[in-house]
Order: sequence, then structure tokens, then C-alpha cells
Amino acid sequence: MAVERTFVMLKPGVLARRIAGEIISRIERKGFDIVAMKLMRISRNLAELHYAEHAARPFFGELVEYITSGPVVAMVLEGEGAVRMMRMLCGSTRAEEACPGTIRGDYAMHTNINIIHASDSVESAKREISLFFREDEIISWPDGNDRWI
Ligand code: FUP
Repeated sequence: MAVERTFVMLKPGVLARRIAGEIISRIERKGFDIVAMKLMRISRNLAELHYAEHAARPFFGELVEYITSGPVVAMVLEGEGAVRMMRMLCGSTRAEEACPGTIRGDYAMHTNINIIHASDSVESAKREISLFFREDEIISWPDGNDRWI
């Protein structure tokens, strides 16, 4: 399977609940390479660009308000089939449909504050990564990095 990059964001509720470490731990345990990560407060403009596809939806205002309400952790993950793999780890968008064992299934009660974002395709990932990171902020893991474990 091809190595892909995906964009992941831990939403403000994660930082507010002090569970960022737990969520990042699940991502690490699964085996992704974290190739970029930053704590940031996103602007309204960036939030609107990121969620542009939902601009006409009734929940858009609330979504932008939530995502800009406090710090987020933005990440780029790399791995074989990383886009689909990370979506599986997150679970369904809708809180009531997210299976136990997934991040949303285990941590989210409400769809509108569903804890985590992960790109839904390789194309979305490219667009989202370029909104949040400069190319020189993304690192490559050296071959043979496992010798330090
Ligand atoms: P996902 O790709 O799983 O994040 O899902 P969507 O792109 O469909 O939705 C993006 C965000 O919009 C969700 F994370 C939460 C919010 N949303 C709602 O608040 N209500 C909805 O009915 C659907 C999405």
C-alpha cells in the first residue's frame, strides 16, 4: 500500500479536558510516523478555509466558533494507507454511530464537538496540510530510526 500523509487536528475540547496525551498515544501506538505537530490557536479565517465545504450548512457558525475557541494540536501523520487508517481510528463523524474502541467512540458524546479531525481523502489531506503547515515544518523520519528504541 502507498505511503500517504494525512492531516489530523485535536479540537479544543481535547486540550480543555487534558486528554491530548491519551489521543496522541493512540496515534503513536497504531504506528503512524508523526512528521509535523504544533499547538496553535487557529484564526476564524483559517477555520473557514479548513471547513469551506460546510459553509452553507446550518452548523457552520457553531463549528467555526468551537474550533477557534481554544488551542488545537495540528499534526501531519505518515504511513501506508494513512488517510483511511486514521479515519478508522477516529470512528464515525456522528457521536452516536462511533464504535467503542475508536477515538470518537470512546471520547465524544456530541457530533458538533467530536474531538478530532482527520482528512477524508489524499486530496483533502494535501489541501489541509498546506493550510496549516509550511513544507519546511514537515520532517522526514530517517531510515533505520528504530535502532534508537
Ligand atoms: P468528518 O470528516 O468526520 O470530520 O465529518 P464532516 O466533514 O462531515 O464534518 C465536519 C465537522 O462538522 C464535524 F467534525 C462536526 C461538524 N458537524 C456537525 O456539527 N453536525 C453535523 O451534522 C455534521 C458535522
